[in-house]
Amino acid sequence: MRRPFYITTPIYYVNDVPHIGHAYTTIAADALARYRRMLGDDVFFLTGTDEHGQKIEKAAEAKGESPQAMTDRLAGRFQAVWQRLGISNDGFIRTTEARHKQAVADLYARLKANGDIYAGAYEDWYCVPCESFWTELQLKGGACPDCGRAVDKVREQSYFFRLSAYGDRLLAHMDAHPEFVSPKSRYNEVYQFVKGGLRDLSISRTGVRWGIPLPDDPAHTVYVWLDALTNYLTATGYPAPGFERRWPAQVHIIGKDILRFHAVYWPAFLLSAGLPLPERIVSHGWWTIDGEKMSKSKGNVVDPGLVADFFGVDPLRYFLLREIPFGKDGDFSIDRLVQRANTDLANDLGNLLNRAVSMLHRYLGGVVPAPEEVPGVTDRPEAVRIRELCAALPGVFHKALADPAHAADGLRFDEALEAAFQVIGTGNAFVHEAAPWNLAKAGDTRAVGAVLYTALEALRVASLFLYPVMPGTARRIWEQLGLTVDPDTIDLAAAARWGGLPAGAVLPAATPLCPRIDPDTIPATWSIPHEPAPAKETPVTDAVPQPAAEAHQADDDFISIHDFAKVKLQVGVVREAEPVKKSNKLLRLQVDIGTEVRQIVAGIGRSYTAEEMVGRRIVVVTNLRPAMLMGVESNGMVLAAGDAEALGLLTPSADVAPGTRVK
Ligand code: ME8
Repeated sequence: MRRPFYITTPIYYVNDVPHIGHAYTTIAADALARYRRMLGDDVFFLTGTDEHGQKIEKAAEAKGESPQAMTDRLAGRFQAVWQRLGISNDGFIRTTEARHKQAVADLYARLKANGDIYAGAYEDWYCVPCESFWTELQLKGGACPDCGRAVDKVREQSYFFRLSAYGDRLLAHMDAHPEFVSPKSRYNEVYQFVKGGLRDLSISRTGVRWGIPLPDDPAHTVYVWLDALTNYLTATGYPAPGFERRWPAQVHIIGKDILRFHAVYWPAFLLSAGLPLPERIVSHGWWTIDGEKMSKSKGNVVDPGLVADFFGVDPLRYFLLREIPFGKDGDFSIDRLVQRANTDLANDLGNLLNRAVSMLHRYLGGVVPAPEEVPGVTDRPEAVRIRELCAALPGVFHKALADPAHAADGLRFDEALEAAFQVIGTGNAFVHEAAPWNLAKAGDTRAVGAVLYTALEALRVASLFLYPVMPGTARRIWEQLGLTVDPDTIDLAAAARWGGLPAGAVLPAATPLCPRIDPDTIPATWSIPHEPAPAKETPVTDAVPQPAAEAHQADDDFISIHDFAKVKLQVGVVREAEPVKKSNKLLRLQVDIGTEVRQIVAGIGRSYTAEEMVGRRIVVVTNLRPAMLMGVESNGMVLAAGDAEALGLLTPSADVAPGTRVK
């Protein structure tokens, strides 16, 4: 029987659109889910949205929408962004679904049957953004000790859960399971918190209407965290028989902000209900943006979709998991992302594939040679090292991501990726040292074959392990290597063995894998645009209501600022001009764009003579692919409006220096 592997992300609040922090957790979970599928596990990967509670209620009110309309709309935004980022979730749960309401009612009934629910009243401080209660003593400077924001005084009748009764059992569980919470620092934090004594927990609210009514007292709604945490059970089919096939979860992946809810409240609820506890809770660190906390008021909330549109999905996925150890805080800086994309991906990975495939075509007709031991080539230190590194990869990945003996250390995506990139780096060093171009010149085809086989085989083995984090890139590598790989049914250990690249295959011509990013084309902002103001209630007229799909049509006609930024527009000064022979409208211009003088062919000859063009300031597209016009190469495009007979050139109205970007 295949090993079950149930992995979850938090379910995200739908009071706002998805951002880079949400993407981080979800990409990490996706990478682990993909890796576990490669190991042959029966993976169930769940994500979803948290749609009840005061925070959602307030956000909907502020947007002038009903909570249901807002949650429907924003749950769709989350699903769309996950699709965009290549997330392979098997389930998606929304807490407003009927199946979930039933699961919450059932779990509540179990807590109650176990004698852990009692009626009372409290007077406490409540932090709406965190949906958390605090005592006067716990506040820090009168504000929420977790997020530092203002708290509200609430005085309510409430039902309580006897959390205080579970401290000892939680500690005993943690003693027996050092891997229960990771990394270690988080384990210690939870342990100390529990040891400090637990207070009973209010699990119902009377002041919040947007929630699941308490089955035995519908004047109350279920506290949003009891509601939300239950999602992990709902998705297994709970309470219907058979849910045990999925439950308990093997791993909950969460941010450090919601550790207490997952590592204290959730296990206590489960203990009370007589249900098994999740095997592991892995908590990761916090991303800041250019050193600052992400916040809507600062306008620095990064949209993962915009980043993926510009850099590509895989560079973003790679950056997030490689840049900082999972568990540590880190800074999301676009400069660092550019560096990673240009060094690790373009210079190392893309370059190794491109040069190996290109040389295979140049020297060996594109045919993969047989793996041969060639003295002076395959016994070079770099070649030996490549084979050692490749042989070690399965073990390194297993230890970092799957080995129960190392589970208490958390997940170590960065270490795993580093090992895969060592193979690539050593591959490039080997090609450089072995210099197949010299071997080809000397007519030593066997030696050339041995160099290229080693490089291509190193890429094949590394790509198997890069797949969980960079699925699209790995697939493109497989295409280039002429391989068909199904990662969901692969025997990873066997596939990773050296020598798997079939000799005799004819490879397609090299195509670029990871293009370099031109830092000059980088957009200035990555922020999520403000949520559009809700449409005002349509007055009752005889107008036909628009179906939702059509109402969104207009949005799709827009391009983002990032699309616009892809066009590199610069001011140029024409230094020389002459008519193109045999053409009555083309002029060949030499245009100074600051860093160089470009030859550009423009179809403006019927409105402008060559003489009157010299010295003119114009606007040109400088990142257009070169083209041949009447046999003359053109490296850009001159902007003008009108038709050939009546044309007006676009000119800056002041003497801006050549090369200045037009924005
Ligand atoms: O807490 N850096 O939802 P939420 C890293 N609905 N990760 C970040 C991040 C950042 N700056 N910002 C957010 C909730 N995250 C509840 C969860 S689960 C039963 C209910 C990630 O929308 C991180 O995983 O506030 C964090 O735990 C989660 O988003 C919080 O998402």
